[in-house]
Amino acid sequence: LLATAAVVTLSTAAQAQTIGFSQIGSESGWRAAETTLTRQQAEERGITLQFSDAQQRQENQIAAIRSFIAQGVDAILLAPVVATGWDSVLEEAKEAEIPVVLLDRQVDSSEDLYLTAVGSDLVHEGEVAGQWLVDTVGEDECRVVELQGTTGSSPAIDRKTGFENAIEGHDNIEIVRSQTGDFTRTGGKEVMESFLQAEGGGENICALYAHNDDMAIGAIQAMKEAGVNPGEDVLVVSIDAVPDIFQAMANGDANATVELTPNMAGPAFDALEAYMADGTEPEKFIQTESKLYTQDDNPEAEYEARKDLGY
Ligand code: GYE
Repeated sequence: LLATAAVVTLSTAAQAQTIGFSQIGSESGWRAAETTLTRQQAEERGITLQFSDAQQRQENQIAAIRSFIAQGVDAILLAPVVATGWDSVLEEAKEAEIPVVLLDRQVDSSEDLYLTAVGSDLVHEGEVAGQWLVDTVGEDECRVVELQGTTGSSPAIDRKTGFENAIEGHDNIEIVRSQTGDFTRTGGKEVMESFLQAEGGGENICALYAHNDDMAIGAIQAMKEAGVNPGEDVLVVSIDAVPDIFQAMANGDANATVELTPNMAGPAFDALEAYMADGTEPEKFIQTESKLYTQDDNPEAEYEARKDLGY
């Protein structure tokens, strides 16, 4: 009897899985890399991936999840565009006994509505960026402009909080303007143009904090077009560590970034495989690292190491 049970378990575990992935869109280089790596990971593991691009809209994500449930997929990966509004659809997945793993962003729903979440400590990332600025400017007065991520998304909320935590008590550092650039290059460029106009040029701005590298890269472009020298006149710190920001750091246009791995799918599939094999419950949060890189960390080499990863 025991032997039979073992055989049954093994054959279930070895069965090819179909997993639905509701991706946010392709707003940033980081996100494109996450998509590429998810497809690669699925292929390596013999998983059939049903991919759905929501084009930044939560309603599209909800529709995709409902369609995954109707198809009877084995599991669902969800990168949630915003933090709120997921309860009903997550309950539907739970009722259908389809485990959901969250990727890179968090939801405000109760923890028992998903199996686990893979991601970074988003508040900590903001703190690392803010601490870099605190250490860099010392006692100098520093007026900061902030480019926020997508409104209502957990990284925009948490990265703002983290940065504010780090500069708290340093009265020489002040966020003077803060607006969303929606995590895109064009958004970053447009909003930076309006910041420069409102501030009467770059002289009154000491630093730019962008919630992702793509917005920083757009803002660097805006500064150059306005005759401002990014990386010197205006310090630039952002988050993600995409190849292009290393190139900008190598050129002296950007100063620091906090790394976010685009390989969220690897740990997600590991957790799902263990769960589907024998019911192993993963931790509720599988945390990835947040490492700071500056111009002193050989940005040319970091660019070379990443440029072929599909960013
Ligand atoms: O930093 C940004 C992307 O959700 C944490 O989303 C992720 C963020 C990432 O668009 O580039």
